[in-house]
Amino acid sequence: MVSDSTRKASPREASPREASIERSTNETGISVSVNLDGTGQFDIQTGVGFFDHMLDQLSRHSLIDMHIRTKGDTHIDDHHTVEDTGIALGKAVAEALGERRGIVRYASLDLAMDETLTRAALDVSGRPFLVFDVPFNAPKIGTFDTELVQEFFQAFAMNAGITLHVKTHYGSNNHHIAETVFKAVARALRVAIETDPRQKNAIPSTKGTLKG
Ligand SMILES: [Mn+2]
Repeated sequence: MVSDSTRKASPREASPREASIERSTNETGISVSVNLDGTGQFDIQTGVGFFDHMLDQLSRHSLIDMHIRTKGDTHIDDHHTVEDTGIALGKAVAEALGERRGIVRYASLDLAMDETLTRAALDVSGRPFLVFDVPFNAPKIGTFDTELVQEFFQAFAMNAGITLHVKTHYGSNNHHIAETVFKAVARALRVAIETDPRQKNAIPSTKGTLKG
């Protein structure tokens, strides 16, 4: 039987894995809040409809609660809005992860959606890296530039301190391709940032640190 005092001393209860980031430049103003131990509740408005739809998927399938507000210079294009939201979301996730104690750390999976299959493999290592092999076959999804999907994950991986590999094996519909990328990353992230009950308070590295 676990006593009350033992439960209260657990690191999870002592420091919830949450963070809020405010980021402001001449191009964008952003506020992001995350709770890594959430239930996938999202409230996301970036001014870019397709991007909101993708970020909703990222939250829902990672179970990371996300509140995001971005006001960007979308009169130019969506580039700064997407990239800077990736930076702010990555920083929030990194801050919420703290020392990365007790996390599973590694995860990968193949995610299917109709005719499309995409793999995401990641290491929540503190070392940022992105390998992105996703062949879109059109420059746009509606008004959204498909190349911005990579821009988002580049910014996110660099600032979250995550090594991220994404590969679309096959697929023809560009909305499906983008959606499998976000959902595959979300599902892998969900596993990798989960607390491993066999190493609750340990940093999962023989180096003893997961800070970049
Ligand atoms: Mn969709």
